[in-house]
Amino acid sequence: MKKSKLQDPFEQARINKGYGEMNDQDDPVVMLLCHKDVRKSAHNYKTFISGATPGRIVVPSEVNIRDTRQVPFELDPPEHGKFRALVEPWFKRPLQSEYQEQLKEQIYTAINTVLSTGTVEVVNEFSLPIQSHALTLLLNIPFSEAETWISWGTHVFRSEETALDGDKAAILYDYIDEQIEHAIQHPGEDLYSVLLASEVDGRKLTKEEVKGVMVLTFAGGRDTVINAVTNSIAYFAEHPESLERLRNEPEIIGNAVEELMRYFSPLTQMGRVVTEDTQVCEHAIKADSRISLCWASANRDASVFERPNEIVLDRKINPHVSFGFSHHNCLGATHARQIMKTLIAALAEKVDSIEIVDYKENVEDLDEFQRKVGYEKIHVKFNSLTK
Ligand code: HEM
Ligand code: EMZ
Repeated sequence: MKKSKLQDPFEQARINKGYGEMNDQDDPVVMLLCHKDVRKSAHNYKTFISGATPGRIVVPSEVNIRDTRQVPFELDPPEHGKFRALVEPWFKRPLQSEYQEQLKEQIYTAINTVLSTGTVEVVNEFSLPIQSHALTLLLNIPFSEAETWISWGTHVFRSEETALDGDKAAILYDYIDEQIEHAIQHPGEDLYSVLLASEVDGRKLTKEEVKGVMVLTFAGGRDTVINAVTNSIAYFAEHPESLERLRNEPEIIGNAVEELMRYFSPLTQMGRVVTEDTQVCEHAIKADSRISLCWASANRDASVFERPNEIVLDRKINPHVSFGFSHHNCLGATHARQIMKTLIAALAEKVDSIEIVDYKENVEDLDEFQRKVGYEKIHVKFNSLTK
């Protein structure tokens, strides 16, 4: 099987002009490609806002399929900080030993199942279940609920037929509305109930705000985790020596997770709406137009990363922006990192080698750029270490 790499499609544009342009549903985006500009603009919430029309900062824009503002993602300081402070302790749950033990059990079970069944289609039969099962731990919801989430497929807003599927999105919105009503009637210890009991500015959160947090949790933490897990499996299939190294040097697993996140950059970019006429990379940008912070390009910037197109498992200095930068940095990062660490440790312990049988890449069409972000399908076979 030929090598399947995550190439950097942004290199020339980044070096030559520092930005790219794409037309997304007649609402064009100027994509910032350099690490320095991405970080600077992520920090500048006065000129580049997140609190625009709900859905507009996402590329492709979700304004046609979403009215609910995702919280705290589509808010700006100081509002953003109030909601962020409210949910932040909850998103640290992955540091608890009970969560970690259960996650380990889930991931070992997933690997043992593949070892006993022969070939597996990784995206739908391995990564999606791992993502959904792990989410029950993060949200403190019974394990059995994951079956429903798995039935939605890899993305809650995209289907095989269309990139932005309103009918599919409605399934998620209705589900969350129902769960909120259920938590009002029967408060428990899950995230819905905790949010419903929380206060901001001396008042309870509205149902719409609770829904905003939950939609973000289901949508934002889904295909990102699935791509990270699937790309890791493909990488280890192509680099058995890396799995061998991690088996012998478990102390570098933390570095390896950061490096895989840098290299894969599961979330390619995130937009901002411009509040005043300004300039980026000597390019004029009009008020009320969109820019994007292209994390995937920034992560290959050769002025920051030596050998940017190689996976250096024990890379020491790694200021990647895969989880964003500044006040909006990813709240799910502790959870995502825990999944990746547990997965790598389990693979190193149980799996000798992985063979790719066949695959279909998932390539994002960004006009000027075509970026492979993961796989639509990839069949593999795991070979056990202990025969
Ligand atoms: C924000 C990436 C997993 C929840 C972000 C941002 C990025 C990102 C780049 C910054 C967005 C911006 O600046 O506008 C990723 C990647 C993930 C991942 C690469 C997996 C590998 C998750 C998971 C969850 C989650 C599992 C929750 C279940 C959030 C939330 C925010 C966020 C709530 C908004 C934080 C804020 O606005 O203050 N994520 N994410 N993410 N992510 Fe993630
Ligand atoms: C939004 C986004 C969050 C968006 C931090 O990123 O992730 C995307 O996958 C979703 O489509 O709605 O949640």
